Amino acid sequence: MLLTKSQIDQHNDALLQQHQRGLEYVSGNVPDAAAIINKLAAFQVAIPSWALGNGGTRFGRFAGKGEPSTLEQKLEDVGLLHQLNRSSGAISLHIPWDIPKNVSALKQLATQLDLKFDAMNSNTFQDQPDQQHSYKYGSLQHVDKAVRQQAIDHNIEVIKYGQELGSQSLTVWLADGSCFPGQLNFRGAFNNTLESLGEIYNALPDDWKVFVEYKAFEPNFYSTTVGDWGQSYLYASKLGAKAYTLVDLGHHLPNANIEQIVALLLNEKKLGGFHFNDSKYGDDDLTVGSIKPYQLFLIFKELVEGMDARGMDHTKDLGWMIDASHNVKDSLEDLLQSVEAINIAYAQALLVDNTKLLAAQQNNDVAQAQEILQDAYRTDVRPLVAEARLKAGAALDPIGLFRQLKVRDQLVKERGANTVATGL
Ligand code: LRH
Ligand code: MN
Ligand code: MN
Repeated sequence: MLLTKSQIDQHNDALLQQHQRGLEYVSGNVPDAAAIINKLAAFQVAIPSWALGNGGTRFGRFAGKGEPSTLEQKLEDVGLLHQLNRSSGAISLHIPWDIPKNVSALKQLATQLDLKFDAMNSNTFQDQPDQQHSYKYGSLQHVDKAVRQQAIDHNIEVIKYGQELGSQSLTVWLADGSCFPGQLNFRGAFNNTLESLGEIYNALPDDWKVFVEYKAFEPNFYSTTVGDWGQSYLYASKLGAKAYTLVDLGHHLPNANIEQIVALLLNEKKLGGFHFNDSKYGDDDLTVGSIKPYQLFLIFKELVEGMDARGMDHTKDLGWMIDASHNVKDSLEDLLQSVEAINIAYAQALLVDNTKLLAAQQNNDVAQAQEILQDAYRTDVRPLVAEARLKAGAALDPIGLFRQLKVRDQLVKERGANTVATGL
């Protein structure tokens, strides 16, 4: 289903006065509200296809009603999100969960919904029914060249699908690693993986990027072959200029200083993209900003400062994507919350007075540096984010409108109550 312009307008009209009061207040307190609103309106975050259903844990899966069961329906869900917030204009596909059957029809649907195809994701962490070799002991790292070749071929196939769809990047996340000491020769695994990634890199079109995503643990619990940003950075720098590190917020050991990692990767021109989510214990894939919103702000502060220092375009020089999925909320409401949290952190980061901060740092004025950051973080920027939506033709209160129009009930009517989206 899609929304009509008049449904959005009516909803906005009813909230307009209250919104304008908030906007006036915050605009009076920040240096250049109009510039921030324009940046927010231009900023787009890709939605992963696998977050559109209720994800499972290894203990169970509680499917949501009206989940998309085809790739077309997944696109329609993202189209709906994009209508509600005008900030979700891209979808990220995972192969083989999302193999396109009719590429030209799919592209046409994407254009109709004003969506782009963001990074393509390969999957060598699950065995597929028709595959010859098993990934039980790894894929690109495997001791057997035949298994490595199968995983290489899969990645090259994913690039081909992406080319047909107009994507320009491949994200490689590997479950490869080991569960017990002695299981793996670390150097052997690293070198095999590097060689395999090299073959994938050679198949990459000139205008493409490959993102090497790291993860500390899970599903392997003793070692992971791309286990942290240092290892990812090693692969990315050895591969070449089209290879970058991808930071998934949930893929660190507890209390890692992610903002520092981001600052250094940007400094080395090797930061490629993000998977946003939140976590308390591990790779929890919770809603962005639901657990550690200050950390999210600090990460965006480094991103804005680092990208500006290098003259990078916030909207397209890094890949922005959500990577979250769970069992308990309506997945569309959850994604609206995640995008809102990202926009809030981005707006707060844009408020940081970097000239003043630099001066405080030069003077070792620690208290003042903290004041500057917390002043930005404690500003209620929600009216700026809402204004960006209003200007772009979206809803002032996306979740409010989603509920008011009973969108999920409509989807259940269209798709049924017994639906399972492919994914985690
Ligand atoms: C691994 C991961 C990776 C996968 C996705 C489904 O934990 O973050 O990005 O592609 O989950
Ligand atoms: Mn991820
Ligand atoms: Mn993950």
